[in-house]
Amino acid sequence: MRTTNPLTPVTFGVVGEEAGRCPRLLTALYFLIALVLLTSLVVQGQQDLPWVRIPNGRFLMGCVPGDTQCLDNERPRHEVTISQSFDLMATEVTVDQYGSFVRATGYDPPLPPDFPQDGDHPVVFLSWEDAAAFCDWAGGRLPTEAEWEYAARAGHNERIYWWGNEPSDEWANFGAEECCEGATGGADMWVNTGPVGSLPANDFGLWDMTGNVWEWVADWHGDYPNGPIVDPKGAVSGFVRVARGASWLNFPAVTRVSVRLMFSPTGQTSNVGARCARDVTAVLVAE
Ligand SMILES: [Ca+2]
Ligand SMILES: [Ca+2]
Repeated sequence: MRTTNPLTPVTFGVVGEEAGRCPRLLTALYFLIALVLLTSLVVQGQQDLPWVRIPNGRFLMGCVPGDTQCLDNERPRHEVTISQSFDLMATEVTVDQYGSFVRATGYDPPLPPDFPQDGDHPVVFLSWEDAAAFCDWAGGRLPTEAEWEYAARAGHNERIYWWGNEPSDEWANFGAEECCEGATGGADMWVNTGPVGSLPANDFGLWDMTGNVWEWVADWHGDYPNGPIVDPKGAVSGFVRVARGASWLNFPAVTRVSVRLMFSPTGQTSNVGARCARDVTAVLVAE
């Protein structure tokens, strides 16, 4: 006696040759639905953001020996292992990219700065929550502070600035010698923010890791550990978050790559923006 496999797809009365086609039709339908869902995930999640794959590795975090301007919270220098490759935006989040997020979600737009900005300038006046919300919507997250410094150094553990040991307006948009106002000089043509990616990228292909705007990272501010650590995520809790990389408003010494800005998570200023990271596993799922 022939029995019916309970896992056999229901054919809804189709018999004979048609019955053999239906599983294939259903498979094709499932494939089509999955394709639509994945496409919508890509459209919402990637937003044509300029992701760069950062390889896993090990580096020395904190100020380098010989840095006479090192601050207490940049010590001790310690070994950090970044165990997983990850993606990081090649540029800061732009005004246009953040505008897409606001239009798509109804999220409150940031305050406009009191200087002109085009769509390719970095968005400013973001709180930590705003930055995290954008990155989540874009299919990513804020980078950890360790990921940020690892990516900014791009293999150059011994440098005070990511390009060398002296401040240079050939590599970054920052401010005047005296605190605190914008300034131009050399390749830095901007008193305030400039278009992202206008100055040379670092050796990982990342632009404006120093200068233009500070970039929120995921961590609560905390003391550095005294020894090696793997994938640190900062303090468990706290009152201040961290932003990295200095801005158009800061004087040259603040552009040292190890500088950590302690800042209220609800703080919003015209020189703090964001850059998102993304887990590689999230990319593989989307693809
Ligand atoms: Ca400048
Ligand atoms: Ca920056």
